[in-house]
Formats: sequence, structure tokens, C-alpha cells
Amino acid sequence: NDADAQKRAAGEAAAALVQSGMVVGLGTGSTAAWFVKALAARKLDIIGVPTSQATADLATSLGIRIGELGETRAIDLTVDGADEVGPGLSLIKGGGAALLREKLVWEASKSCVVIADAAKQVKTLGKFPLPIEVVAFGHKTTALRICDALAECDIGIAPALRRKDGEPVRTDGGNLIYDAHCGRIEEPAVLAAALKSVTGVVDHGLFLDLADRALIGTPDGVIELEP
Ligand code: DER
Repeated sequence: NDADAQKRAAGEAAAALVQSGMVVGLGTGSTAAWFVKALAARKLDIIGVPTSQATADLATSLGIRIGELGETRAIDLTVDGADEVGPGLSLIKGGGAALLREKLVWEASKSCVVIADAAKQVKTLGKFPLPIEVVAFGHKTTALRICDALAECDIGIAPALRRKDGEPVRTDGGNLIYDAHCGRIEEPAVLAAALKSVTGVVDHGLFLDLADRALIGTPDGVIELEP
């Protein structure tokens, strides 16, 4: 079956994990949207902590009670999509320009489950361009310094400012996104640290040691992966 059917199956499988009384992190993107819809249909007594305005709007429209990060009890479970699922459930995220709020919610969660269609699974991260969130002030200068950080990791490319209809994409927090077409990321942890050391970089789409489980939709049903 096609990718959307696989996303839906993974999202519905994840919704079955939620118990009444939970505080649930709500991811961003098309796979996470299937999860939110399936969760809403269960009409459980839960509080949802959204990772983007888009998810907050969707959840609210479906009757899910919303709480802001830090204003609720501890988050029991976060369910979210990914652009790539690599070894040890290392991830690339940020295709939807929500990586900063996503990472903040993930890091505040007792458990995180990533949901994806089969095509997201890769042997090595990096085919999907790595999103890097930067502050708008002096971003072209920051981009040059990101080049140096990438070069230190033997990645010889320049990141590209993400645009939509010719305009720079702004995150919910008002920052900009650069995408780095790395090709293959042999040492994700080394690259993650190098990027975070660049002044002006807020965060990036490498989610390492954050996913506790993955539910992957495949033509033969939903499979579960452990790190
Ligand atoms: O932007 C994000 O991090 C999304 O979760 C993205 O990684 C997955 O989006 P999709 O479910 O629409 O493919």
C-alpha cells in the first residue's frame, strides 16, 4: 500500500498506546496528523502538548485539550514523525520546520515513539537534507560558519536557505531554516556537536538517542523497532 496508508496505519497504532489521564506530546507533519486524528477519535481524558501551531490548531479542532510545554505535569508520551529513521533510531527531522519545538517536547518526555512509512527507514542518515534552524539576525554570516562546521565533518557542501514561494520560511518561533544536503552522515553525533557550537545556530534536525521506539508502516502491516 502507498506511503499515506502506511503513515495512517503507524499513526493509528501509536494512538492505541495512549491511556486516559496521560499528558501526550503531539508531533508535527502528515504522519503525526494521522496520530492526532486517531487519538481524538478515542475521546480520552488527556492533555496534548503540541509541537507546532499547526498541530495545536488541528488538535483543538478535533476537541483535544491543549497544554503548553512546561505548564502541565510531565509528558508521559510523545508521538511524532521523522524524515529519516536510521541506525539506533537516530533520526533526521525538521522537514516541517518544527524541529526546535519538537526537540524541546521530546526532551521533556518520559517516552518518545516515532511513526513513519517504510520509505523513511535508511541504513545511513543524510539523503534527506539536514534542517538547521538559525536566528534571522546575520543568518548569511551564520551560514558561512555552518559551512566551516560541515567541512570539519568532511561534508563539503553549503547549506541552502529554505524558501517557500520565493520567501524565506519562518518557524513558529520566527527563526529561519537552512537545509544541508549532506549525502551521507557517517558520524551524526560529531556533526550535531559541531553545528551546535556555531553562534546563531539554534538547533538542527538530528534527533539522536531520543526515540525509544519506532512504529513503521509497511506493505505487510506496522512493525515495531527498538533502538
Ligand atoms: O518536520 C518534522 O519533523 C516532521 O515530523 C517530519 O519529519 C515528518 O513529516 P511527515 O510525517 O509529513 O513525513
